[in-house]
Amino acid sequence: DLRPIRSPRGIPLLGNTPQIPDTNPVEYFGELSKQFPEGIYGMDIAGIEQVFVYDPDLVAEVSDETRFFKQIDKTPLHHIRDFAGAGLFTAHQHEEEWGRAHRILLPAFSQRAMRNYFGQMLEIAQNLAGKWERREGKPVNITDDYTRLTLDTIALSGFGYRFDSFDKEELHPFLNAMLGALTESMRRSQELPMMTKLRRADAKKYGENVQVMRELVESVIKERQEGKGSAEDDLLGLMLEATDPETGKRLDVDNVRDQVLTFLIAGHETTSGLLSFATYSLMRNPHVLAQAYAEVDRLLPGDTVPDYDTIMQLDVIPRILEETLRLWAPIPMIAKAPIDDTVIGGRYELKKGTRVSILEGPLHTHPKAWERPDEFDIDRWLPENRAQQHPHAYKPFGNGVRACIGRQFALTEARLALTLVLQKFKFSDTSDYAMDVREALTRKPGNFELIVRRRQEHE
Ligand code: MNH
Repeated sequence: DLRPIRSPRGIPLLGNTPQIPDTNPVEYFGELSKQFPEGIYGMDIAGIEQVFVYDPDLVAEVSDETRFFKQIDKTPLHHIRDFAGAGLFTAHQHEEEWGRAHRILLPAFSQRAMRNYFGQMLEIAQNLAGKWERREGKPVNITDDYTRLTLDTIALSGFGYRFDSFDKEELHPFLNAMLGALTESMRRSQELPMMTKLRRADAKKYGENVQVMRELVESVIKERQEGKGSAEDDLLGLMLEATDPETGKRLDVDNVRDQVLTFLIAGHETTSGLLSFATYSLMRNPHVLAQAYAEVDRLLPGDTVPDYDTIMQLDVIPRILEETLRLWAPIPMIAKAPIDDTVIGGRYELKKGTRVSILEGPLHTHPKAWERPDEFDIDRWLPENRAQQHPHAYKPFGNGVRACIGRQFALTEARLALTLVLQKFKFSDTSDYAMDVREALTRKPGNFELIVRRRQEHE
């Protein structure tokens, strides 16, 4: 008994395109979901039929890799290939480059491998703390500083490259170029190609932004070839030297560039969002903040320097991060498509190749799976409660073979950073920050400033 997938009303020829806002489109898709409690709706955007799903049982079906694959065409990822090529994030499943790089790099992202990056993660986290000590009592832009942290961390531990972002007032030009390019890709995926062609000046700017990012990648690789930078067994070392255990082949030079750029972007943008949203959530939930301080003070009294084993013993901090990823998933939407014509939920027909987007926000707050869905409650993540959870209602790191390869890296880095920051600082939100989400493929709080003070001197 098939049923049509309902849609918001569109207009002839243009469908729903004119109603999609230029800024924060995914937030808008989330708003629309409230009109469709069945957990699925469709829209015609730029001549492409798109389906949005967020009912956990429908998402369970879309997560079945025998029926659905990661969609690149018809999504912003198609445009991101302009600069990230066949890097892991934007490669088609059938492209040889994906499997080769995945097999070569997977061991470098195991939990066990995290121990190797810890020293570098700590060094950069201490740079952040140093900056905030010098800013005592003044407002700091939290999101920008976490961006400095995560960019410097992936570049140093992955490629032995130093951005030294904390020495500079301005954010690195790479970041501006990246933001511009990501925003443009997003926009292109939501308009007819004809409209893109008309935006000549934007196309020029896009080209320039891509160039800025490419040049940085060139200098990262050049430094390594000149023998500067760190260990040969970091990500760059593996990309340049290692052979695929299955085919015996190495990565092509062009693909190494695409991967370096991919990791520079994917390896920092989301983790800085996570840390920013986590800090915001702590400011809004003082009882959780108190628990976090208690844990940090118990495991790392005074100025004890965190080590890897201590970070792995944390309990409250990881639950804060998980709950933050539930309410504020930095990647708010992921795209899948059916391998063949299929039916989901026993009633909704999907043609082969249809873009099916999982909306993380509505999924992560779906009443079928979550009690008091809007409440920031870290006890959901206690082992006994976790066991009760719907298996497909939480996908902050995506799904299946195309799930995030950097998950352990991100969580280790974020645990350490949040721990160090809480060990040393307290925050006050004198301007009473109201959440202002900014989407550029990933989402982050915009203009999020807090006043930071050292803890010891005030307690
Ligand atoms: Mn990450 C894929 C979320 C941190 C590198 N990442 C994904 C996907 C999600 C995701 C969701 C799947 C996207 C899709 O289906 O289209 N990633 C995150 C989040 C964080 C994160 C929420 C931090 C928090 N990611 C990181 C870090 C790195 C990284 C850190 C690198 C060090 N992520 C990747 C790569 C992929 C990916 C590479 C693509 C993997 C693949 O398709 O093979």
